[in-house]
Amino acid sequence: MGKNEVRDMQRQKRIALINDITGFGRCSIAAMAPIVSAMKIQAVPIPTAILSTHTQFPIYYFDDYTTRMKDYIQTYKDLDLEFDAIATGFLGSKEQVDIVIDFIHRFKKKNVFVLVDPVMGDHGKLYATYTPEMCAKMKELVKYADLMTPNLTELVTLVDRPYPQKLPSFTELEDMCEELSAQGPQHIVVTGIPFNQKQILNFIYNKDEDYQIVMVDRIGEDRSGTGDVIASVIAGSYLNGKSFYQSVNRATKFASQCIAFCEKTYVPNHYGLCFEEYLCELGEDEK
Ligand code: PXL
Repeated sequence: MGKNEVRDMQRQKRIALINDITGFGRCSIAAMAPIVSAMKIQAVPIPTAILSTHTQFPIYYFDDYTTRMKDYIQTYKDLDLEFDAIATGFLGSKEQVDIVIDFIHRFKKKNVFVLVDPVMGDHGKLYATYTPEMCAKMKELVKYADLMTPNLTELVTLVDRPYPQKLPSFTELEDMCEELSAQGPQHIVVTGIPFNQKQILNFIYNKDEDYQIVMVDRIGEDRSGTGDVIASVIAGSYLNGKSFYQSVNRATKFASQCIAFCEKTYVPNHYGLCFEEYLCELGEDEK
């Protein structure tokens, strides 16, 4: 075997992270890159915006990167770089969605998966940037997803249903996931569904299979950045050959561990998850 073939076979897996870079607050790329790195995967950030802190802080500096994304990505096209996975998160404008779709067209080759975390809202409310136009655009991106990690607010929005007043039945969740899956993704996890005072439900849908459930204990209030931690562990585990169920299970357990540490040490909810404490253990699991 030639040197080039050996190099290609042994090359580490590589994931493109299309998301914002936020300095303080442990969200998006600043959380996802170290997490996938710990899982022995090369992280390649593609910034959509640069912020000093995330938007849950009373003040933040926000630099939209839309106009520079095309030139940034062009060098990857010119260099003929290859990726094994593409993960998308917070997207601030219609143009950004088009840029992401173009990126997928160019870089999604055989055996490359796309994880779309449709960061659109929470607790039945869409974020201020989520105009009806932006929602329609996000629906376009769904067609390119292999894996999706919506919360309940995002799921109902993507399948045009009202936010339910009470916990939907498993059959209702399955129906909505089936509808979403018909548009693209084979694997969906509806994350962070409040089940009762003590537990959080994660509903797993795999196309043409029975649904699965992963329950975790509720620890304190919601913490920003949890979705990004979960999405990155899922992407990393799945890229490392685990099943979708195993990936979701690892991700939710890891997030719970980090949240428990934050609670114990009185870390404010908007400071994100102290994932640094358990990164080495996450890496050990990948051996
Ligand atoms: O973790 C979600 C997220 C990502 N990026 C930015 C955010 C948030 C949540 O508030 O503000 C900039």
